[in-house]
Amino acid sequence: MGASLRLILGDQLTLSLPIIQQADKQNDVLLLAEVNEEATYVKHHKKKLVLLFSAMRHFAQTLKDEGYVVRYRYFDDEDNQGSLLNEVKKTLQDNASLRRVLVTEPGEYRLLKSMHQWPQQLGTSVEILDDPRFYASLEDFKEWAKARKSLRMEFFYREMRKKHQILMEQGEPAGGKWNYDASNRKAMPAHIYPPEPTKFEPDAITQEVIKLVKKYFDDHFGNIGSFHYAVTREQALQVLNEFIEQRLPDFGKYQDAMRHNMPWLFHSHISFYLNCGLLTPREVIQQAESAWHAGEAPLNSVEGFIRQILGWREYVRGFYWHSMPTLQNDNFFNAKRDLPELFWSGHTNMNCLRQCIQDTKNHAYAHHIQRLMVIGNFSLLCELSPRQVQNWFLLVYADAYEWVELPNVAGMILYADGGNLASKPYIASGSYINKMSDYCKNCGYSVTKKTGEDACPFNYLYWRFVDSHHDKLKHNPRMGLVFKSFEKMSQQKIDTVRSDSAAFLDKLSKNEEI
Ligand code: FAD
Ligand code: DLZ
Ligand code: SF4
Repeated sequence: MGASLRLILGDQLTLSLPIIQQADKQNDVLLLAEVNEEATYVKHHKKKLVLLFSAMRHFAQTLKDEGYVVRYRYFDDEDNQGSLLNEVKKTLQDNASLRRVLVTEPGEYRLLKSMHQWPQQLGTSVEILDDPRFYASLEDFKEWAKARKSLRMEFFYREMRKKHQILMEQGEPAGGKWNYDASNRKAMPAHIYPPEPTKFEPDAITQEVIKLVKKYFDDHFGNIGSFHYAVTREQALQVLNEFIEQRLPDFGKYQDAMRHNMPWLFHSHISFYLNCGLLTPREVIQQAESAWHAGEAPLNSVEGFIRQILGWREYVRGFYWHSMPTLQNDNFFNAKRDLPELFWSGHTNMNCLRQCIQDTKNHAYAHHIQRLMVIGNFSLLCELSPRQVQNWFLLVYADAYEWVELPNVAGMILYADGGNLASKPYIASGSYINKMSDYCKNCGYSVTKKTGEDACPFNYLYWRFVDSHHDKLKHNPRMGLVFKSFEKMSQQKIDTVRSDSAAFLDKLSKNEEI
């Protein structure tokens, strides 16, 4: 067969991957490359670049310590080739003994398409290996999806629980229920203070990368200061362990809560590491389940947490590959408004939006409900262009890769796919945000006012959305109650909702202060 060149992508930093385990330590070359094409296909948040480049550099060192032959290409190497393809080409030119190329399947459609051209472009065989880090292979998902009219996460999740015997007791779900949401999703009382997130001082490698990102990517979104993320597997395991010990017991209860200047709350903060390979879903789920068996965390929290990973994470990945390439162009509501400037600046009098965008800018992180019920809800109600919203979500979060970002944006928040992923649009008025957060107390708008200049914009935008999309949504059984309430509204109130919304959206389109 001859020696092989084995390309390891920046989000494939997992020692147990077959591409690494099956490598011949004497002859094969493992290639990791920091390249402009991947760093700029969207202008990733500066902290995402620091995280990935530093994690790649540390991982390369681990591979060398394990005895592999590693070729590492730094972003500022004088002859850096700028793209993965060209780095592979150059490596083949420099090593005549390398006869074939191997790579683990990438997480994004654009890169997979491009790799399909590589054999021709390189004149060498290119083998694309499955990514076994997920519980469900793409074939498994296809099989599951083939058998049903509509795809719903909840049913997929139950199948996964049964198939992998997770939280199961004698063939039944642990505790007798599949889902403990009724005990979850509480507001967080003011006297509850979550533990500080696990933080690491940047070591010499990370400091080098911070300098590099400041030099070459200064025009990218986000603040680079106070970088404290894990960049090695050992550190990522510490984040996981501290989550299990300190936060998991309260995770379920406060999963949907939001608090002023506090993005971390009782969440795990492990998506960065799961998605780039420093942690695997199996070890995370095993640890959470063991904590329940040991009586260290209640079932509602453990089930709620496992559902996010075994359910949502696996489901969106299957859904992505099942729905591409059309998903990226879906636009069920024909939404066209340009992304407003405030998505970049965070300048707005709407405190909830300001907080969520500032958290995003500072940390390349916001938790799920901030993404879904504040930024997402706003994007849907204001009919922002799906392509522009997708681009924003792909570049602002350090855990963002298209396989996970796009279904959440096009499917979950924008309903741009017409309901293939979600059973109804996730829309809410200000009262939901008020119930789940303390944002409204510090807001320029009044959450109790429904109309008028100082009324919370979510209040009238919500009814405007219901009014405008009646025809497209009237057959959705989950929208029945909403339409019933709308029908009871007086014509005068509907007129005010329409005029307040029109004035607000006009200002938004002109990037005037809102
Ligand atoms: P926790 O709340 O502690 O949850 C545990 C884990 O569950 C997460 O680490 C993640 O791996 C998984 N998870 C939870 N919800 C989802 C979900 N909806 N889809 C997939 N996995 C999930 N997650 C990403 O990893 N990358 C993204 O680019 C991304 N974009 C999103 C965009 C929008 C509009 C929305 C609504 C959600 C998005 N999510 C994304 C899902 C979720 O918001 C993040 O996974 C979560 O906030 C990460 O923080 P955490 O690790 O503290 O999560
Ligand atoms: C996200 C990212 C960035 C910023 N840089 C690199 C890089 O320089 N080299 C690399 O191999 N991978 C990088 N990545 C991750 C890839 O973009 C990712 O593998 C694809 O998007 C597929 O998920
Ligand atoms: Fe957000 Fe409305 Fe509350 Fe202000 S009043 S924080 S805009 S929900």
